[in-house]
Amino acid sequence: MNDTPAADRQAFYDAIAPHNLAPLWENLHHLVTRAPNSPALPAHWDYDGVVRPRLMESGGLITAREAERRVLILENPGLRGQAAVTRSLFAGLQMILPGEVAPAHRHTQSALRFIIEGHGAYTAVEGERALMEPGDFIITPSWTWHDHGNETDTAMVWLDGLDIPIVRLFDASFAEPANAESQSVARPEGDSLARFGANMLPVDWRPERPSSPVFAYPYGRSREALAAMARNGAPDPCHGHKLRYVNPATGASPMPTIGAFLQLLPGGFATAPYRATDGTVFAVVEGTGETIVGETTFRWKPRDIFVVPAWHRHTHRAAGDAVLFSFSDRPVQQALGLWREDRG
Ligand code: GTQ
Ligand code: FE2
Repeated sequence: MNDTPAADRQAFYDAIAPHNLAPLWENLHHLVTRAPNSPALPAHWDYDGVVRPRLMESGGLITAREAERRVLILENPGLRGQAAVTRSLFAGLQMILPGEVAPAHRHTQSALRFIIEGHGAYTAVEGERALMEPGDFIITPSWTWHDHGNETDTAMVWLDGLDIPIVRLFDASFAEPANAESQSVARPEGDSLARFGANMLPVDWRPERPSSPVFAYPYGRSREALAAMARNGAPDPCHGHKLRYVNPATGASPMPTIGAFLQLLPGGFATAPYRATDGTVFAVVEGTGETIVGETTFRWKPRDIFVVPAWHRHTHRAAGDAVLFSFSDRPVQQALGLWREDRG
């Protein structure tokens, strides 16, 4: 049978196709690869030079109300048209101008916000407003009501990270608009952080959902923790000084589908080569430096965004002290027993 003409095989494939049958043997090694082989590509978005001017331009084209959310998708060049920055995650930059409202809704997709610029516009989650400042990390867990509003006199921009491709994979998307454009304020600002963010929990509290009861993680606290770590110990060779955001009630990630991290790279420090199966989106908070991903070098500065696809070996080098925020699907992979890393 080894010398069956290729044409005979093709004739067989053509004959079985109408019966919804196909040969595995033509595809096996593309399906079950020896190692991850992501179609996603490394990519870098220059915020001040490219993205910010285009975002501002979009502000003249459409209102937040009409757009529902005025977001420029960070489209991975290897995944065009798929609204994906990695195969499992969506990223976008959202802008809300003075006086605008992005109306209340909820959906099964989980979202994180990482604040890029502006001061004091709000995101409301389940009736609690969080006033946003650069570097703050905010979550809107699956099926929680959320709306955004800007009562300040400057534009507010943040990075959105959502699990849209994961929810699409499972065909599990539900969404609905709220009756009112903005949620009425049910609890004062800072309430969830006071109750759940002081290394204590309300005495009889039981979790209602798998996500963190803290909605807003202010930058000042996280930055202070990194500064103390850097004063008091040596950096990890692959990560510098790196913390992960947690659900304080469980120690798990803030939301089940997205992990988030903040790391300090001391000035002059270069990380050892590292790769992991979670493709990761990075946002530069402080400092300048470069990241080498395979053959590609990204030179970054504050407010830039870049993505390192799954299993791409990379190193970071900071010129002066630098702080990077990042997010990935790591908790999903860990829950499924799939996550792997390779240090060095
Ligand atoms: O702010 O609620 O980037 O629902 C995509 C979907 C943002 C949001 C996005 C959303 C939102
Ligand atoms: Fe939303």
